[in-house]
Amino acid sequence: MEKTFLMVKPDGVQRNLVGEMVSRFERKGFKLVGAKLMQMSDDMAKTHYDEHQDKPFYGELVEFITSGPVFAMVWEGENVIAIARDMMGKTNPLEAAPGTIRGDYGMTVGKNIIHGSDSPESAEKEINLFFQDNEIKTYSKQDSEWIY
Ligand code: DAT
Ligand code: MG
Repeated sequence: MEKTFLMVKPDGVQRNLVGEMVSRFERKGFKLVGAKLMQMSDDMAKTHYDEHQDKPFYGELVEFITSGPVFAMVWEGENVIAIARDMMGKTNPLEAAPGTIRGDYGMTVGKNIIHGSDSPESAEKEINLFFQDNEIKTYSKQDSEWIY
């Protein structure tokens, strides 16, 4: 089973959307295997967003993601990386389809509520950046036979 890293950004935490975000992925049928509320350090934010270091918005991005607590999660399921990205919607909430998270809750690209890994490589990098091995739980759930 594939794993992905998802994170409710500071705007989502402030806007009381943590429960809604967890609920959407739970109801889809994904399994929550790790979660914590945390404050990202400047170093961690720079590492997390290193692919954007040459972009004009990099400074703002690091400042925003460290501006308050984030809710970091690891979710497991078949094709969870791509499906979670679809559920999030396009990066710019103004272009994100209704029914997606950013389409339903966002208004600007800088405050787009949620982060999600975009490939198996970024999922592995991001899970390892945010979570220790013993914070990722392996367990069976009684609903799996009704989902798969
Ligand atoms: P995504 O979060 O959909 O993976 P990304 O990796 O291209 O998008 O960019 C990371 C974050 O950077 C994004 O969620 C919001 C911010 N961002 C992206 N493009 C931006 C832009 N043109 N202006 C300001 N912020 C931007
Ligand atoms: Mg990205």
